[in-house]
Amino acid sequence: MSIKIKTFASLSCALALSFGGALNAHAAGAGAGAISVKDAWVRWLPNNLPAAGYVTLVNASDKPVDLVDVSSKDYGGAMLHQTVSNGSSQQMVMVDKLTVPAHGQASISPGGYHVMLEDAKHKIAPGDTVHLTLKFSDGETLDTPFAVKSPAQTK
Ligand SMILES: [Cu+2]
Repeated sequence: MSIKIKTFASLSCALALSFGGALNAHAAGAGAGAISVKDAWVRWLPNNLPAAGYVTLVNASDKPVDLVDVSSKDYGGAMLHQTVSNGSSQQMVMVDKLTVPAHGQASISPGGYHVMLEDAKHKIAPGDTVHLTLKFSDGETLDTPFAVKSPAQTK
């Protein structure tokens, strides 16, 4: 995955790290990129079943920005999926990118999109925080903390 990072993406990543990994460093309007995140959480399932990551992406700029890649140091697999109805059944399809409109937002939320999280690299349980790395078409990379919740906590 890291071979896909362009030089400027690495720079913005380094900037983010210089905030000491503080939560919402970007959301606080630290002058970084166009995209900020809110409501980042993971629906955890028992027995090593795949988990689902949800987050709302907010674009403060006057140009559309695409989410183009998701990865995680906490999971072996992180993929953006969309749930689509197919007659009476539902199925998941892979999504290459998700556009966040100018001065708008895009929600990765139950029933629509989710980040499928497979092969946890260590024991993860409700109450934990995991990190997903979100890469955008403008070169921005956000290392985003996600709150892990049990199904009972999420309704
Ligand atoms: Cu999925």
